[in-house]
Amino acid sequence: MNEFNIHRIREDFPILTRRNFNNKQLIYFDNAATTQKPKQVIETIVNYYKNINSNVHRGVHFLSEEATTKFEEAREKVKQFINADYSEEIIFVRGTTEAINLVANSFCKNKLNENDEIIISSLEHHSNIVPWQMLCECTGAKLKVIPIDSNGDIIFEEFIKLLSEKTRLVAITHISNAIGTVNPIEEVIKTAHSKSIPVLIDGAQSIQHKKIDVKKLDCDFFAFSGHKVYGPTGIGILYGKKELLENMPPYQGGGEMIQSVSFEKTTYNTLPYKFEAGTPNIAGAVGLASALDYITQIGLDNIATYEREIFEFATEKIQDIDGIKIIGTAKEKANIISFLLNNLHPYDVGAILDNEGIAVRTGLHCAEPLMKIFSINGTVRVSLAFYNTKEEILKLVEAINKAKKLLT
Ligand code: C6P
Repeated sequence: MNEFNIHRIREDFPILTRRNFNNKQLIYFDNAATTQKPKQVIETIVNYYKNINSNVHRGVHFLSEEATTKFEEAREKVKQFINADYSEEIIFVRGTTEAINLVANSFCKNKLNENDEIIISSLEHHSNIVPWQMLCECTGAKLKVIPIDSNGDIIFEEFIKLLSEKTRLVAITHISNAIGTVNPIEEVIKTAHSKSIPVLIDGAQSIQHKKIDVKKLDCDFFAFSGHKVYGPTGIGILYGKKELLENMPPYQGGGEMIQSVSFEKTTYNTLPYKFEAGTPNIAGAVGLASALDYITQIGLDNIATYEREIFEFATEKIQDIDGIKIIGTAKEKANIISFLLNNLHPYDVGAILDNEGIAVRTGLHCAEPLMKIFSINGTVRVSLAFYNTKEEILKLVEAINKAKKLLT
């Protein structure tokens, strides 16, 4: 096991030295929105544009070949990172949102009618709600929602009751971005599969914190975004089982996804290119591969152990503050602490924290239905990454106390 040296790790993230408009040192607790990028990733992207930039799968010249090699090596790296069987199972997309839209449009659209149902949970981000609602609107299918209890855990017996011969897909988040619940996805997948129902996992909030093994999980689809795992924005991954992807029609039309085109008829390319219409985000893919290398080198086990320690520390310190109510107290939680302070508006608390250089997210967290279940208009959300420290958490506690004093 590599040694986990927090001071050395922090030196990899140039942005962490920034100061805000009050000359306060940045404390970045908005990691669920996007993670910061280590210099190794930044340098890889700069080097790509300086020395390799070219289009892929198109040119005979050496630059195009080099870019193609880097791009395909990135696919291979993602394959290994999530332990997929084949690199054709790795589709480059813009992010989690596009991955889910791809499945909604390609896997489901032409197959669904008014007798069919899609199951999601109450914990979903809008990206795992709206594509299914749009699909239901144009096919007549129904959206069924797994309820949660007051802690923010899905009610498993209710999930079992929702499964029926009408269910065409279960689409569920691994970790809730708004309240941090870790869903029991292993059991969800097993239970759905016992009725031959495929499962899509929204891994936007888990890929950066947990070892993902798609073979062991046996999920049918897994979606994640590069920018939440220390990589660049604009790149993400849809993993799908090969036999499913092979039987799915293309999602978008254009260059790259075709084999031959005439005005009469077009035939489509093989996997994975069938789903990658147009010039892909080559620098993004190369940057993502570099990010995966970076966290592999630190060690996912080291990251998980350290993050657990600071998460427990932060939870304890925040809940000890008089007037705090933590929203979401699920059996298993990770990295996200959502709270309300007395009856103060989350935005006002966030603005005071911002004055102190502390970046948090406030509001509905793109999970409006979940906030409605808790009968609230939003929360203050602290989301942690492995470059955060206990000292930063103590400064956060100080700043929350200051906000309380100033606002009440
Ligand atoms: N959540 C947050 O602050 P994109 O935007 O496609 O990279 O990811 C969408 C998405 C899907 N599912 C979950 C569980 C997510 O958390 C997110 C992104 C960010 O919570 C931005 S809204």
